[in-house]
Amino acid sequence: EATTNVSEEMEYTITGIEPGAGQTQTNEQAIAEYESLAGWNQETSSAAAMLTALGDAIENEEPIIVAAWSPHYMFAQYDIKYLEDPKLVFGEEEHITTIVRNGLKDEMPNAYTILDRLYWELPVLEEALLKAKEINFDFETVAQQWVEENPEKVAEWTEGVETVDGTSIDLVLTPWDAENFTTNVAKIVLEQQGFDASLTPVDPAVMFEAVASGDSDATLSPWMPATHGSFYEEYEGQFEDLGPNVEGARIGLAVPSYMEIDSLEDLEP
Ligand code: PBE
Repeated sequence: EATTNVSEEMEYTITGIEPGAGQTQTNEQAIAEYESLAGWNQETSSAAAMLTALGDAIENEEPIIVAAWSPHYMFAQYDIKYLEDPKLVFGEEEHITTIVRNGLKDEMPNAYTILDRLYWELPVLEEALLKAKEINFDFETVAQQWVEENPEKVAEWTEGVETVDGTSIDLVLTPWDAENFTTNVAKIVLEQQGFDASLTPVDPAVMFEAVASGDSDATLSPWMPATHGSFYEEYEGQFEDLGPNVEGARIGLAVPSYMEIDSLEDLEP
């Protein structure tokens, strides 16, 4: 048993990420739903700032509780564990889905077919995210290398698809690593098929709004069912869901493994 109150040492504060992240809302929900988190705060900033704080805490063996998600290299770099979430505020397994604007199927059937086929196995994606970290998060380069090293995948995705002559296509994406990698791969594959593809980084709320309104053609960034479920429901019917591009994802609150707590219920109000 811990003799000092670790919750107090952490100043009853969860180290969060961007204010607009879906997870920022689920973290608030956890604070509202767990008695053990009554009176806690979430400090938002950015994923990069959260990772710096996590690294600093681990270096000093201090307690910290952070917004965590996988796939992400944080689980390869640091010895951390998700806290059990018996109320399932963070859900269980998440998938990352591809949504396209209504009408895309008829207007751009070639792009539609490719977008429908894009899919990454979790270990493949995790390896790419570690590579991206090694080269300072240059996702264009990592995506380019991945496309060059995986011609059979690209051939599978583009099989039977006719090339086009410079048709513009816009993809919106949220600012996190997995989404940056998959969307950059999508851009390269579409460009190889003759599209003029642009990427627009936005917050999750804007991502759904942009595809629903038709301002953007598609996105590979929605996390479902827990993380972006409320946005999804708000715009449901105004976009087409082509299904997962990644499965086996997860979100939650995590702590360094040296901390002697295992569940959100082990924290103290
Ligand atoms: N995240 C975790 C996104 C999706 C899941 C930070 C990568 C978000 O919270 O919106």
